[in-house]
Amino acid sequence: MNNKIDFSVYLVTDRNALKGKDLLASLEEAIAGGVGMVQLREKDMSSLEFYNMAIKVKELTDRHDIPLIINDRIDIALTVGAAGVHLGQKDIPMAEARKILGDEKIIGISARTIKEAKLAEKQGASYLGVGAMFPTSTKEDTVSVSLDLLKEIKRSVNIPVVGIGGINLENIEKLEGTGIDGVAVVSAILSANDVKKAAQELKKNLVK
Ligand code: TZP
Ligand code: MG
Repeated sequence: MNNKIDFSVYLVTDRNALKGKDLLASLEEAIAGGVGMVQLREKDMSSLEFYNMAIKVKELTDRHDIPLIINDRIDIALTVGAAGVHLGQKDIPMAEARKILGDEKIIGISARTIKEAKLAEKQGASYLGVGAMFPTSTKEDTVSVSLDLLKEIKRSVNIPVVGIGGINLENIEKLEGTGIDGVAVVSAILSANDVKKAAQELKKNLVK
């Protein structure tokens, strides 16, 4: 595994965004286009389906030597040997997750305030996901985060920060000046007709 994690274009999965395409084939293409990290996030799978998919995605991310992050499920992350987990504010507390996973695993946390960001860092988070930066139909009930707040959150912590939510090729340049380490994206890549090209273009247009 790479020692240095590349957060620049971080692909979060959602089969519903695929428009009939195959998830594994799309992940192959996305990685060929420059995605440096994958989070398996499938909210409507049974535990068994999610586990089986995690095994397959892990084989793929290992082949490309990039980290696999599992959304929510510490048990499945440990079982498949994933690089880490991504947790929300309503999931198992960060400090408990760190106790279970140990110091080596990546633990990402969603944060929308400076308070949440600082606490997550203090409790051992590896990176923060901040959003929703722009309107998105991928996740319901998102609360929007302003560009100024994203910038302030990035300044308030020393761990990597990625923006998430509605980020696409049309709006990615608005993130300029926020200092973020990357963008976490679902539909801008997975719903694209040319997944590889979509990843390449996002990477090319990524600004700090
Ligand atoms: N968390 C905040 S917004 C979001 C998640 C998982 C969905 C991002 O999906 P998209 O398609 O990139 O807007
Ligand atoms: Mg969660």
